[in-house]
Amino acid sequence: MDTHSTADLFNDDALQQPAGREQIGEQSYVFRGYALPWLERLLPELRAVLTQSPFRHMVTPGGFTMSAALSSCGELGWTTSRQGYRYSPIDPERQLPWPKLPDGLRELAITAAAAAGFDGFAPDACLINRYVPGARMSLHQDKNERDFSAPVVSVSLGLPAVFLFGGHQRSDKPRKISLFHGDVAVWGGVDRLRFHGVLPIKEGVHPRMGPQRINLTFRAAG
Ligand SMILES: O=C(O)CCC(=O)C(=O)O
Repeated sequence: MDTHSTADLFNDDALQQPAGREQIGEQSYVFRGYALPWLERLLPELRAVLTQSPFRHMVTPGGFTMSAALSSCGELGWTTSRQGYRYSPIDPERQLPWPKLPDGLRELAITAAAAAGFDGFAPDACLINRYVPGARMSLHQDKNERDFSAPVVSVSLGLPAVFLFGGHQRSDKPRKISLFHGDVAVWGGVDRLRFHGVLPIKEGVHPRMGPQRINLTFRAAG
């Protein structure tokens, strides 16, 4: 991850979307620039997590290597392999527990969930996806968690993305929502199982994060 000074941070981010809340579903919102004030705390925490558990490309049960590289922190990490998708307390690459969920990341997720109407969110899993230009995430539902009453909180950093927010059937036409550095999306309640995904990331270099997009998704999985 590229590091810039604090002054750069505020200059870069002055180019951002205006702050505000956009409703994207009955119980789903995008909070523009919500994570920006947290970045000085969040980025060092993220860097420490990734030093312990670096990004890796996992394979789907169908044998495809995911274009997004991933890591995790928290009590549980989402994994995929030829054997299936599952949450595991152990990082399969290191055969050690995933790094702890840092306090700043946890607080950001809890605060954003509450702002979307989901008080009492207790995330135990933070999946960290890294997309380089061309990487994508195909439409899917988040269904490996035990309790669907908790929302998904998703923090976007770096290059912009087009987020696909679909319906409850894979065939439902998804809405396209641009997500920028610092935006936080929250979906839950009646929207919790909506299909979602990310179109291939366009070429570019983000002034703070370099030629990549990093997405953090917080879930109550266990
Ligand atoms: O990268 C994103 O914005 C979405 C990530 C995602 O769909 C997921 O982790 O389930």
